[in-house]
Amino acid sequence: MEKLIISCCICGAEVTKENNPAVPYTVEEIVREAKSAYDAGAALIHLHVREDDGTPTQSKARFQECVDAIRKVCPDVISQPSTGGAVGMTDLERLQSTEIVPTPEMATLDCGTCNFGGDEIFINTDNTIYNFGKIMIERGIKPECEVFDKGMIDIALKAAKKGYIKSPIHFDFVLGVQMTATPRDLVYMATSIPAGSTWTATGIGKTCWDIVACTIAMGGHVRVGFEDNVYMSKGVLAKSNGEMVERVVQMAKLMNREVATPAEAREILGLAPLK
Ligand code: KMH
Ligand code: ZN
Repeated sequence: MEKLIISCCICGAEVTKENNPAVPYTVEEIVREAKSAYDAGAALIHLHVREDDGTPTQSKARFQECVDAIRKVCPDVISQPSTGGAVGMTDLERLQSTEIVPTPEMATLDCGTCNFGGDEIFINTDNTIYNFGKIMIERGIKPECEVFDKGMIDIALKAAKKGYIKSPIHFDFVLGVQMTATPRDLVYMATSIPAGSTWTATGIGKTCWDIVACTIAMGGHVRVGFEDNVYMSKGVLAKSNGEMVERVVQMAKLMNREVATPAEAREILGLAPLK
């Protein structure tokens, strides 16, 4: 089986220190969490950034500062800025994370609109998706297509057919927001993408660890981190993102799945080797 890429979503835009005091806001905290994940075995950091008070931002300057600082302590990690940002941000605001220098190797591309709880709607129209896809092709950024349900896989494939996303596509199945997060859901998603695609899966909240186990067994790649879940088990907060990555590494070992280094992850994802 292909080696396992572990992605870590260290910060997110919605989770707060009230949910878990270790959630990072400042540059120093973001670097601390990225390093803990990298040292534990994460090859890829999915990155959101915050103001010091925790307010989510897509500021180019803040992304630049964080990515530069992460690179100093995790020299070969794949940094994957979010273009999803937080609910309610404009497309222009969201795209700032792709403008840093050097251009990021990857960025997320959210492939549909979905309910985010209460009155919150995370809006991604077809035109937004096509525009983000076109910009990523122009800038040489590999998108990770965030799909929150099966319909979003179809939207991504429609965008690919129109030339806005290059194949093979890398998907991230985000389960437990809009659709449920059962093994059956995961199998449905994984069998709904074209041959040759790669995929990562994440289960939000208490579904996290079941989805990790199923994904390792199915040959997919795994995402964990505070953006998606702050608990190791019921009522037990994770002390760091690294603690969660460490558990994924242990689970992979027990299940005879080797963990990919950043260089191996680049090869699996079709990214250029690091110069
Ligand atoms: N914070 C969500 C509204 C992404 O990073 O691309 C969007 C999100 C997806 O987290
Ligand atoms: Zn995100």
